[in-house]
Amino acid sequence: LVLTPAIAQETQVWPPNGNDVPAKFSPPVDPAADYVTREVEIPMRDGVKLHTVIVIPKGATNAPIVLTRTPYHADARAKRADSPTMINRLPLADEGFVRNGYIRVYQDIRGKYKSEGGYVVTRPVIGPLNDTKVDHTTDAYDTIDWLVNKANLPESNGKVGMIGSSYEGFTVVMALLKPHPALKVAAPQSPMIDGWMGDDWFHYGAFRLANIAWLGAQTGYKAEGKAPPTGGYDDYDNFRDVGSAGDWAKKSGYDQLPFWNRFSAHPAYDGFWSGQALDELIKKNPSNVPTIWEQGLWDQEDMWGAIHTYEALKSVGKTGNNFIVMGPWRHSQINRVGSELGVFKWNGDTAMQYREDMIIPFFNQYLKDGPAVTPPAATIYNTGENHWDRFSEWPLACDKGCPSPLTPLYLGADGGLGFDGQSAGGDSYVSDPAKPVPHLPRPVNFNDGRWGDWLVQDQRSYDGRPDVMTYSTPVLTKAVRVSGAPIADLFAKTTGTDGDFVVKVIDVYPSEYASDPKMGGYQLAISLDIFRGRYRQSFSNPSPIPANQVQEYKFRLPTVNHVFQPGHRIMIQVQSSLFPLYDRNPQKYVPNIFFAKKSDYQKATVTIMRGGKTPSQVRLPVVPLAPPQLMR
Ligand code: PG9
Repeated sequence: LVLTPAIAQETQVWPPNGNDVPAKFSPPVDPAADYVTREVEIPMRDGVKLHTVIVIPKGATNAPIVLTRTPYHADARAKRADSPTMINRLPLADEGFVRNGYIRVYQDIRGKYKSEGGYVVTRPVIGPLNDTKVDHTTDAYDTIDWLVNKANLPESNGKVGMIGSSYEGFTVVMALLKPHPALKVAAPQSPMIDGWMGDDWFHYGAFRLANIAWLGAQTGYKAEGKAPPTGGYDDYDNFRDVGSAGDWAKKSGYDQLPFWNRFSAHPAYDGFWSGQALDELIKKNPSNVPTIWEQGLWDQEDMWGAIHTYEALKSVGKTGNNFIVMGPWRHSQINRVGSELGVFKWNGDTAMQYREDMIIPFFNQYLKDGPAVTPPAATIYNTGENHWDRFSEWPLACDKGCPSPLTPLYLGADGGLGFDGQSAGGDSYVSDPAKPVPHLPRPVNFNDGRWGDWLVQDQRSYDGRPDVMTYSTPVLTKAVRVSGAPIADLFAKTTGTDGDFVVKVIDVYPSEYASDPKMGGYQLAISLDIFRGRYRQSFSNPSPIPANQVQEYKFRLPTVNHVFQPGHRIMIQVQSSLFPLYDRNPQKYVPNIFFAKKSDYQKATVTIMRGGKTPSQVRLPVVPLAPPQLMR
């Protein structure tokens, strides 16, 4: 066949516009789909339009709305699969909402993906840190106002609940500062509340290198971003060899990123951080919206927010509408399958239990006039007995105002540990920034799949290192229950003028464990944290540590609800680095550790004091095995 121009035209050998990519391609919607979607651009009070995806059960009338506001791409968040059924289309965590006839809404926050406006990382509330007229409180308000307008969404019943984890949890909490009257219920999950004290960016002033790539990917691009290249596979080498966090940032072009420049100028807990601390803001301005706070007991990203905000609200009398759930989860596992974490297997899918047994009835009550449910004040997984515990009050032990006081557990000679006073002395080790203690066995690659469960890995990898001090009780003959937040109270001296202190509370399994032999001797950290020594007297005004003088380092550790079983031991480990998760302390006082020079990093001999007038201890929230606040 000879292709004459006429034949070529007829048989279409060339695309009519010279392009095989059409201007718009929309696969047809399956006419049998059980839902409809609407993509709308909702105007905010300053005229900026926010891209919003609304997924509505087909034929819905009088349906409640569940809203999530996200920096992580609303179109993608609202689509698990291309499916004609709403239950398959939406994420796993939405299945209960779909079964219960909810309208599901995801929105890009301002400046991200398809939303207009400027993106400011965890945009502070309007005030000294935000001189515009908009924040996430107003954006949530305006969005809800639009959604409950029958002219916009006739299928709704005018009632809205908000839910979301991490950054999305932060947006839920912001909405609570001046809630729209139609916001009837809220579930902030692992919300980012205080980025300096213990969520995401720092823990008590120690900077989390693990998040530095997020900053580049998230603020370097409006839409899908990518992390800067790191070089070799082992992030332990990558970060150690480059020097400080500032050196890494410089190498990665971060001087072009406004948030990095603002952020690295505020290494201490000054107004930049305290002015954003949502637990304090919420406490000053508590809402009446019934709220279930959630966080994982091993949440490797946002371990501070939910429990502190729950406690802050409780301290101002908010009890009847303020509840806490803490499960045996890593960060955001709540929205996935929760039957295991690392080598630990739980009693069923605990994340599904939270969604189906706690969230859905709670949301139904306020959004669908469902049967009244009154959750316990606190629902916290018992990680030693492997089941949920429900409490009429939480915490059960603390320094003041709780049913029980904290019980000191003293560091002793020869690696001993006991509830009785110990003889005076000290244990010394050399902390060398050239050989920091890794947070995971090397090689450590932040993307190697171990980030999610690193907090439950076996601490035996570090026990025995000359720069890790280990203290242990004898084998327990009786069970010990701890329900609350332990407090580390160390007395230590160092030859340096700055330094970090890491304290871990560990459950040591019996060395022989026939029901699961590989668990024999396992060292499970039930609570651990890091504290930057320069902040021992003030978080906002750091000061050099006087070399060779004993100083006190006191800090709260993450909340636990655990039973150490007979046959187990309680162990405390103390060390001065946790790398590359946290940046290295140069151990020489410099004004801003972000910009420490290579020559600033020095070895230091650290001595942990025991007994006498400087009895280093961890005060544990020890309570009776069957406390009266435990609801059966
Ligand atoms: N934990 C993440 C984050 C929140 C806010 C700031 C930086 C990181 C998150 O998972 O969203």
